[in-house]
Amino acid sequence: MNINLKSGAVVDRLGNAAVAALPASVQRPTYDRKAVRPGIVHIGLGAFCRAHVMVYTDEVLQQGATDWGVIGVDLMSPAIRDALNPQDGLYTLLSRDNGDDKLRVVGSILDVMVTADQKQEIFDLLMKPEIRIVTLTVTEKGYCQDAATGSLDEKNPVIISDLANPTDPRSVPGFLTEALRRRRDAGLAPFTVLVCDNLAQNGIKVRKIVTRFASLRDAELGRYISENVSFPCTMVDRITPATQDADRQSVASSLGVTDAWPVVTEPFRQWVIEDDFPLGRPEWEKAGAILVEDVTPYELMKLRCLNGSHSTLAYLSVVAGIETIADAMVDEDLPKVIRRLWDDDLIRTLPPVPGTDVVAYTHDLETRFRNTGVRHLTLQISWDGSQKLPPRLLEAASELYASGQNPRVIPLTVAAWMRFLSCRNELGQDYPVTDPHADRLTEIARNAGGDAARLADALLSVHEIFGEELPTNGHFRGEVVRHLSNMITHGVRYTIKAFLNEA
Ligand code: CS2
Repeated sequence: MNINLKSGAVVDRLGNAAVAALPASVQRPTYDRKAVRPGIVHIGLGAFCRAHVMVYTDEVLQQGATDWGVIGVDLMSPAIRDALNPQDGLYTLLSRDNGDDKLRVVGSILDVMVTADQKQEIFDLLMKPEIRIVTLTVTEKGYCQDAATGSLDEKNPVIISDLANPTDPRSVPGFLTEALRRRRDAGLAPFTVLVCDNLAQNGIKVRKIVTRFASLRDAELGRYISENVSFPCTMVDRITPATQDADRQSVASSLGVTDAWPVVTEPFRQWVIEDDFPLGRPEWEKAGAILVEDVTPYELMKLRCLNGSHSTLAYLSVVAGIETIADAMVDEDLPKVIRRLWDDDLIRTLPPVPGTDVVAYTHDLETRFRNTGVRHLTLQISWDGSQKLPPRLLEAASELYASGQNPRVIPLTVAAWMRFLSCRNELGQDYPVTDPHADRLTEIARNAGGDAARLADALLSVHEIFGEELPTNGHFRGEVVRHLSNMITHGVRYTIKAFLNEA
């Protein structure tokens, strides 16, 4: 793969030098990237934010803004830095609508740094007044929360270690607290913290977690953060699976140069943001973001209807041996299960969503899930169920019970998750369970030895997932045990059919 430049030079990798010679069909930044100054630090440069926040920001830069470039920070590994920095921060976004591909090179990331060997430099960067926003996509577990209560998990070993060494933190709460302390001590206004992960009331929750961490460190610092730092809530949506080698190859053959880490996504995108940025923000609305006073209705709709049905499809599919969401959507029964989930359980828990017909939204979700261009592995969605089930489905179940109604499909999803913890699908193939509590959960599954009631009771008593009340609800427990017992004895497909045949 290489591109011949006008100068006669040949390049074989994406970067500033390659942009002008890319095929005409590839959209690319036409603004002067060298004139863009950083205004945002983004923590957690996974595929998701590169299909979303970075794209909205790129469009704002394209429309003339020059002070909202992004410096990416990775708290875990140097892989993304090593992929993007040799490309001048550029990467390709491949948007796929079934067979229809659109490529775009995104220019908003100016540099990538990693805490492993640049921690001091990163803190220095966060001390610059022009850094006014820290955006984050670190997944649900990145916040070190107790998923059932949404508060700081004070028993998390990384939190314990960060409280013992607060100026050399490794966790997200520890890192944000230390950066905010340094700014306060230098008399600088705090940056805004914009959490872009799938947590219910993500800004409120992370404010609570960071404030708690800071108070354990120093009560005054906790008070300072709680009173002075803005954590707007936001709902982010774009289905973006992890990049596969086949994607790299397909992007390279379309571009004429290699890209070490392109991102594949769907055409749809949505971003709703609570407009609370004391130090200013990019005009993301120019790129289609919706700025509102209250994100809650949008967030609940997305988290429950999209993510809740994703998790339902994921656990049932992994156990049945179905590899992708698009494959699940051509199954005879699985689409009927999520239709029931929306119609019978979830939609009735939602407040009105301004300007949105929620039933139409669920029909659009079906179309998005059917997109065969996006190979979204059900195993990937199965990751971190302990963190995902509470905000996606368990809170909705509790609300239904509190209003005197019974959830119908949520116990089936919970049973599928319990069956999934056995690490072996119905085709006899083994798969890994990826979860911060994986060891504990899979050990419970092993010890239950195929006894549905024993397995359900042991898992329902994991309070970090199910909280205190839901496990004591007889209907919930009964339904979970009934479906789980069916799954263990007759298999997941039989259980689904039996469920669909019930009135
Ligand atoms: C998915 C989400 O992996 C998962 O758990 O449900 O990543 C989902 O694709 C996004 O939230 C869509 O916006």
